[in-house]
Amino acid sequence: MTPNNWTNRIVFITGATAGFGLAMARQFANAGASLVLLGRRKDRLDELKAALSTPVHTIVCDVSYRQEVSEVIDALPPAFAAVDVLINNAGLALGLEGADHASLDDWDTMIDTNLKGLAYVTRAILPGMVERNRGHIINLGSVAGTYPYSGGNMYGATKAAVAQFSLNLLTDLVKTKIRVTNIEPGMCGGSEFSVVRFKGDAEKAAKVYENTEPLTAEDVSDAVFWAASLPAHVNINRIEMMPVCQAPGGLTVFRG
Ligand code: NDP
Ligand code: 8X3
Repeated sequence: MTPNNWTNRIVFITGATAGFGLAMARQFANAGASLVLLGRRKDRLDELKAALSTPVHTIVCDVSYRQEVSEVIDALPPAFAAVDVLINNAGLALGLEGADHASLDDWDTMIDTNLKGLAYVTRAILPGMVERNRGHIINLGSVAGTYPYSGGNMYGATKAAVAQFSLNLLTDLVKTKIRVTNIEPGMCGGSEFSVVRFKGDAEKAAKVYENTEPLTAEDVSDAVFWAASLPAHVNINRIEMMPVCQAPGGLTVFRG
């Protein structure tokens, strides 16, 4: 890929209706890229398409529906089919309960979306990239995939799996020119992440960011855009990023 020349390049973003995906759609469109934008909320996708100045193809789809994912990707219009960059961003955390009483339905949804959905989209797009011997897969992991925190149980586990899947993809693809990057942000405000986690409880969600200066969706988008804009022989394996007010560490000890 010619660095910083995005005209005629196709960027496929899952979860483009809010947060990081929305910021990335705007940033790549401003750079001139053609976009495939996927999410479940059609009204948001329509609004976004109308607001962006580059060619956009929208897909209303739940990434956890395996058959549907394969069908919508097979049905990409020719002008959008040769995907240069796939950004597997769709994902969510649900709940913050301890593992002994967390909802199994929530665990299923996180596994189905963050891990299986990401795998379905990747598996559908990868053969074309291999055929063209060109492409970049950028996955949205999380610091929660590396560092445990109370109540992060299954969310962190799905993101740890995404990190390992990213590395294993790189290994499978070592004989190709395809790049794979895992982006691992810490606390980020300004997206719907915590409202989704707390099932619409906006007050509880706002408390997560109280008296902090979290990352923004634009900060994460900048990291993605940077990794994607580097010369074609450079692969950024992973980017771990946090706001300055956050730090890893703090092993838990219970003194009973
Ligand atoms: P948002 O909740 O703001 O956005 C999530 C996006 O994913 C939405 O566009 C949503 O669209 C889409 N989505 C969710 N489930 C599905 C599904 N089943 N099928 C298709 N699309 C889906 O969250 P963020 O922007 O904050 O998060 C984006 C990614 O970054 C996630 O993978 C998250 O885990 C990760 N992350 C977030 C951090 C944070 O602190 N915010 C930090 C580290 C990582 P729709 O509802 O229209 O389908
Ligand atoms: C989101 C980061 O720490 O809120 O992936 O779980 S965290």
